[in-house]
Amino acid sequence: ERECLQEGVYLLPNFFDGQEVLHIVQQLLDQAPFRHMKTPGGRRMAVALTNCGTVGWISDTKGYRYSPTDPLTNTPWPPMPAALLSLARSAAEKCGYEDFRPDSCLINRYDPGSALSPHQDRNENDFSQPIISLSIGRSAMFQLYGQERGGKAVNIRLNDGDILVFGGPARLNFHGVRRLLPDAPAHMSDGRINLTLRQAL
Ligand code: MD3
Ligand code: FE
Repeated sequence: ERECLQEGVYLLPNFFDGQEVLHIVQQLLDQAPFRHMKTPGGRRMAVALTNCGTVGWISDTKGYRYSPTDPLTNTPWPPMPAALLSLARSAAEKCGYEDFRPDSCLINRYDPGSALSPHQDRNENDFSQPIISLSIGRSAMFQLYGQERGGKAVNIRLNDGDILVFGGPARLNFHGVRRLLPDAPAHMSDGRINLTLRQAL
């Protein structure tokens, strides 16, 4: 039901219906499709992304930041769907975060072979707010390190329908995602989508 992995880090296994949230995501993609952004170093990111909410996380050769508009269209990101907001709020509440108000949802798509190398999330204004992560489709190993780069990781398998809640002292920990595992849920057998809901502003 709720597994505490570290102080402030919780796994809620099979908390939501992956197919339902996949449908919600698909409705956003006409307005804001997945795309591969550039890293500040000029390389194409392996993970494709889009956003919804008041602001969205973007990357280009000028750096990482939150933007109120989609750089593809120069128009606002699609609004956060009410069903996503209430799912994230109920997950946060289950883990003791009583008034989570995410204004941003980063949607990452992992194709076979793509991974996310270890990094910290530090583009948000208030690190006391948790981050809620929803996994859809194929499984992947999530790796959680400490406050410093390197060292040994805790490996967490993230399956379709799982929610991870990150807060407290782990909020600035390094973390990454390994290549997809060879499972294949019927509604999404070819990749993995991760939604990360944050209070960025
Ligand atoms: C642990 N995404 O987009 S979300 C990211 O599966 C990112 O797409 C991963 O890391 C994914 O930045 C994992 C879970 C997550 C988000 C923020 C964290 C884990 C975190 C901040 C601190 C520690
Ligand atoms: Fe991250």
